[in-house]
Amino acid sequence: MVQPTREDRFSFGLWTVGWPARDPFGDATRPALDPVESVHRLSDLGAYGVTFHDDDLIPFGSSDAERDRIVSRFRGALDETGLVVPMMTTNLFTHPVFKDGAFTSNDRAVRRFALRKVLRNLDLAAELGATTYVFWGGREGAEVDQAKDIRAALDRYREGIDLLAAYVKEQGYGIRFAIEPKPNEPRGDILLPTLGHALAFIAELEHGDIVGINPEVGHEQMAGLNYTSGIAQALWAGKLFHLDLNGQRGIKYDQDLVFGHGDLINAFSLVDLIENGAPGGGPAYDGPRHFDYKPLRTEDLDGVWASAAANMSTYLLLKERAAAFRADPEVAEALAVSGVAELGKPTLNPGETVADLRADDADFDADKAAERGYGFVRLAQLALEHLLGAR
Ligand code: 3MF
Ligand code: MG
Ligand code: MG
Ligand code: MG
Repeated sequence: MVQPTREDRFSFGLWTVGWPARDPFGDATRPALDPVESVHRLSDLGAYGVTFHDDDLIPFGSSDAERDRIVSRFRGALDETGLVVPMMTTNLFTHPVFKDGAFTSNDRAVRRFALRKVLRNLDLAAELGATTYVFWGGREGAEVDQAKDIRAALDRYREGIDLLAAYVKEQGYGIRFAIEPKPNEPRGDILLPTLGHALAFIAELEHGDIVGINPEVGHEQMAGLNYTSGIAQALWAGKLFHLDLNGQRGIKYDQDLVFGHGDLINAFSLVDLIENGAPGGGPAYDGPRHFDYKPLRTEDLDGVWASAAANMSTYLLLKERAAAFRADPEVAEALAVSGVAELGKPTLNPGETVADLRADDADFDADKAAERGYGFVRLAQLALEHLLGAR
């Protein structure tokens, strides 16, 4: 176990450690946790932040007086521990009213209710100093193609996000939005199923300047996609506003395993990318290292806290291994052989014309160029040996 510090900026959703482990086939196996206790325990373990949905803290339907009491007690725990709230979000999926979605429900009155629910929680987010607000549209979708007009649903999604973004700007809250894609579960098909869909959606927004994405490891992997390469594209687009770290083993239900307990090789390249940047330089992620996982249903409360610690420990171990990988002269040599830095060079020279490019054809021998070996397997093995601590 490696001991995390506040400087590592690890954060956890209240709904992660607080999950009582009710699943579609079985009852809860653990008692509900008091959010105040979670704040203290996470702080003791070395986390720096907690995140939550409105209903994780304030049960749906609470009276104003109850709400004030809960919030001030929670604030007390934050003050005592020094934990911060870097991100907040809305539960637009648990209550049966959201069974056909929130911003994209076919029922207009439900859409209006959903917007009011977010507006209210945005005010709390600003009060608590959150700078990121996540939108995971778990119920925004359908099982029946004929039941949802996707064009209209995207219009309504855009209307909702733009309205809320305009509100945040008017209020001067300094909050940015992060859309969290997911392909399916709980809906058969969810709108904005991958980070690529989300980026394309953001490009159509009026207030897209304050809207980015919050990709989750497991969600992209449920779609069979490479998380590290998606994160690289999000960084390239300047849209990686937040992330959800966890583990997933292949294309199946959303497992929410501990970070690294799924595709470990991809977790290694991810930590290397966000800690050290692209091989040829380029922006690395500087936001919270946020865990959105579920302690296995088999675990008791001791197991819950052990699993929280495991997320952070795994991250820090991978960070150490990635630093060793970057510092290894043999890796530098292998990267050069593979031409990794060569890709950073623009394909045309400054001022070169299409005619100049065409003229080059005379000197190019395709068969000769095809003889080159790229040495990628050697690179993969070097990465694996560093990951295993064998170097
Ligand atoms: C579901 C999720 C969500 C989101 C959360 C926003 C309940 O698969 O990942 O967790 O992360 O709603 O942060
Ligand atoms: Mg998940
Ligand atoms: Mg998830
Ligand atoms: Mg998530």
